[in-house]
Amino acid sequence: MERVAFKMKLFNGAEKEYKKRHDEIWPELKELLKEAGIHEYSIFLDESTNNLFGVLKIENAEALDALPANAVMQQWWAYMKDLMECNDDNSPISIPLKEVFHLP
Ligand code: RM4
Repeated sequence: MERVAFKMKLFNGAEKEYKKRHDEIWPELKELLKEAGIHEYSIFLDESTNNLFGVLKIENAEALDALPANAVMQQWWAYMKDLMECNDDNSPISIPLKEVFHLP
C-alpha cells in the first residue's frame, strides 16, 4: 500500500459548507474512490491558513491518474469549485506533499 498526501486550499468562510458536502458525499463518488483502491482517505483543515491536507492509502498510486477523466469525479469537482481554489478544468489545485516521516 502506498501513502499519498497533498494540499488544497479552501476559500474563506467555506469551511461549514465544505464539511457538510463531504458529510453527505455522493455514494457514487465514494464507490469510485473505493474502486480506484483508495483506503483511509482523510482531509484535514488548517484553520489558520485554509490549507486542506488530503492523506490516503492506495494499492497502486497510478490508479489515481484515471480519476480526472471520470464523469462522477468531474461532476463533483464542478460542484465543489465554489468552495476551493481550482484549475480551469474545475479540478482542485492540488500540491503533492513529500513524506518525511512514517511510524507504522
Ligand atoms: C475534495 C476534492 C478531492 C476529492 C474529495 C473527495 O474536496 O474534490 O479531489 O477527492 O473532495
